[in-house]
Amino acid sequence: MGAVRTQVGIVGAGPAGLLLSQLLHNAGIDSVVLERHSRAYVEGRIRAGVLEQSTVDLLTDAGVGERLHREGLVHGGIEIALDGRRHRIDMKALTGGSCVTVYGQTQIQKDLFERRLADNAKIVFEAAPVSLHDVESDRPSLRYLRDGAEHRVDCDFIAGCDGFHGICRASIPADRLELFERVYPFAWLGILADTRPVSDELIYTSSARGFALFSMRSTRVSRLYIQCTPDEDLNEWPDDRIWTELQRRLGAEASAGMETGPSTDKSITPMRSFVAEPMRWGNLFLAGDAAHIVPPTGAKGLNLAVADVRVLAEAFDAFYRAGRRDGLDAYSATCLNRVWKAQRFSWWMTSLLHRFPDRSAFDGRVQRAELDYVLGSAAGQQALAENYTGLPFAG
Ligand code: FAS
Ligand code: PHB
Repeated sequence: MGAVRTQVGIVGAGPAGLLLSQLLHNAGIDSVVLERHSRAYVEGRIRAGVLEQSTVDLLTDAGVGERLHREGLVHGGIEIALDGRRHRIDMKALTGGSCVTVYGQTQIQKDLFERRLADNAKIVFEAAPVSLHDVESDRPSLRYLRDGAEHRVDCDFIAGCDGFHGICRASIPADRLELFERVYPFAWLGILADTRPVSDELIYTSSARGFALFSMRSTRVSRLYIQCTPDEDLNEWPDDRIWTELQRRLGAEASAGMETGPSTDKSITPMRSFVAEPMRWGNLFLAGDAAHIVPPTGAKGLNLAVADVRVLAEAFDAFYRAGRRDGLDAYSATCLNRVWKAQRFSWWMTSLLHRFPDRSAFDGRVQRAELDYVLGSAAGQQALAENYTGLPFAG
């Protein structure tokens, strides 16, 4: 069996694993990244699109922000459409200057891979299956198969950045792991299209037919979602039907002049809220979707993964630089404080804007009253704005 020695063994080359590897490299800390898929597969996944300012700042400080600043679209507001009318929420004014940047997760993956490989990072693609060993000892290790040969990575720490369907979470004893979950009775059908976005900023749409989101990846590429049933059959949704439904949910006047065209990607994203506590077990540290999932309505998933990695990289740096363990010992509580605030906001945005199939008449009136309150209240909009653009980091 081939064996290598490193300081931090990272499982998963998504945004969490790759950014952690980059931050550690910049701090002079060695890591090895094990990824089950190919680079092309990882780069090809269409996922998040909205970055908090703190995410932009961290990517910039990490040395992977050059194209992000050149191509990212900075937005000072979002719109909420209701009954065919569009209401702009001026987040920049309401938060004293905070904005978000629209830049696809696909591009972040490409920027991170390019930088990591330019720095001769040790990333093993198509490493499967990966297994974790002795995570409670001070000599944990990872094992994996590649080209029929077994390999071992001896390390000080393991970072579980392998997403919701990964294996790392299962290394925490089931009787010590507390899971919190809410599965929503709907999903999002999402398309990409090479069409001019209907608006300069995102439009979150609440309608009697269900939720719709008008987002983008550039001034020439639209990213669009409609609420659908969790078991929706994509074959029953040709492009024309999707475009018609988008226009019906936004309303004729608000969608006037909407450019339509063939989709270049079509997928269904299930909707759940999920948290696993604790995020640390011995020398295993979970980060990103491996530890938590939010419904994408609040655009928090990717931003939470980056926030976890920021805390973890600082903790590893303090350990290797000064022998301090306080950051490592506080890691789970520090991350969960932010995770639960993002969970609350994502649940609130989802509850505010989606049509729940089992809702009572009372539920419907309360949901409408909540929407009318937010759209008519500076305080209500300020609360939305400060959560959407990203809460400040404690300390
Ligand atoms: P990721 O899942 O991105 O990465 C985990 C990596 O680990 C993957 O590359 C995987 O191949 C690898 N891996 C898994 N198991 C492994 C194993 N056993 N061994 C080795 N490697 C393994 N967020 C938003 O904010 N807005 C959105 O619109 C949005 N849309 C989404 C759509 C979909 C379909 C999904 C699944 C998620 C979406 N998200 C969205 C959330 C998403 O952006 C995540 O928050 C983000 O990818 C989290 O990054 P990671 O934690 O790195 O996990
Ligand atoms: C996206 O552009 O993919 C996107 C934007 C905002 C969200 C969810 C997804 O809340």
